Amino acid sequence: MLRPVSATSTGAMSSSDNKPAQTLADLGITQTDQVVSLFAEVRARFDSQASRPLDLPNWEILRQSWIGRKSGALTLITENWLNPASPDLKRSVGQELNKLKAHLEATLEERKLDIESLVDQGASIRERVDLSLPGVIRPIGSHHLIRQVFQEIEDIFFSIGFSVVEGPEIETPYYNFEALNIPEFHPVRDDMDTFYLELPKGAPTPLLLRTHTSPMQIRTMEKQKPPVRVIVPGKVYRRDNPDATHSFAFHQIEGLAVDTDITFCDFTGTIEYFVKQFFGPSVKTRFRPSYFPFTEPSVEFDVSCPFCGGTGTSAGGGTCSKCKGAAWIELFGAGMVDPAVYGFVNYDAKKVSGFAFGIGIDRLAMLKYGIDDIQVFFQNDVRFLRQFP
Ligand code: FA5
Repeated sequence: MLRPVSATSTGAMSSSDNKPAQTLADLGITQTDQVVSLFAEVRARFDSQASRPLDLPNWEILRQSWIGRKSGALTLITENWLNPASPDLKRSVGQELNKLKAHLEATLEERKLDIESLVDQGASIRERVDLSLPGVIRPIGSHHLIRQVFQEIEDIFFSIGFSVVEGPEIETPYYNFEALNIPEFHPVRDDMDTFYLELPKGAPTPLLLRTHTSPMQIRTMEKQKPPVRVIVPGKVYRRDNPDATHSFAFHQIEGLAVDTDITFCDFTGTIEYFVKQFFGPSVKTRFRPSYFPFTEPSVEFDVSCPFCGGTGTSAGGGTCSKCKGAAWIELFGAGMVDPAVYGFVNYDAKKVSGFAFGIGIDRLAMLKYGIDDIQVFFQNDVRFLRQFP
């Protein structure tokens, strides 16, 4: 019967180091299965040593002791077990030795990676608690120029008793058009061609992205009895092709004042007050007749060009590039609320009167800050945004 062999108990390997001192013949190993179990013992011995907690210097000692070229266990196994093995055993010793070698190399490499990653983690933990390191600087953002202009305009209107209301960007045709006295097939709808939402069949009403902030005139008057004095900042949408002064999404501020005794003079006085506060006292203003279905009379409001001082000529003597020599720049549409509109909100047109205006904020900001392309507001280029901290 074969005796079971143990790399240490048989003395095949010393218990203090991994040196296989004797030959297989000395160990009484004469059969292949004894060779296999001897190598299994050696492998188990290595595994137990490699599974202990190791730092890099100890890993290096382990590596030298097993695969070190001069006196590692593999070299000594080759010299003491393989080379002198009988021809019957040589083949199996060679095979087992190769398997052992592959296992040792792979395990040692794996352990080294483990140790290195632990070292990296340890370093990052130390970094996290290193109070001497400078703090992380998180740059503070600022309001977009459009938001800043909204704020400026809101402050001016607050100061004369207006309050702010906001409304939905998705509207029904009723609020966006019909209640503003723009029935279906009215030609004005062509100017406001817009985006409709795709809705399931049978939806009670079409929905669209509002084309102006004017629907909030109706929603406000439905909720509130006169006196009304509100402004409505917000985003609006039209199917306009983008160019230097057009965008498919842009911003407006609607204004609405309704009471029992509001006159055209209140209207012009309010608008002029706003414009002088916004552009400065030297700017001149003028009204031109215009047309909106929901105001009567309707006007376009112009300011004298703030770039050429209302002369139409640039500093060099040429034509002012901003007003194209006209000396005036169109600012926004406005007018006295058309009595037909009161009919949609149960106001008595005989008792109330009021005015409304709709200011394009993007173009106003362009004018005030000398910006020549509306698209920069939407491109979010920080080099532009940083100019308006
Ligand atoms: C209106 O939108 C009316 N609701 C304004 C109004 C309100 C009139 C209350 C009377 C009473 P209009 O279509 O002209 O009007 O647009 C108003 C402003 O929006 C324009 O003066 C312009 O500054 C701006 N605007 C219009 N289309 C664009 C566009 N595609 N891109 C950027 N700004 C635009």
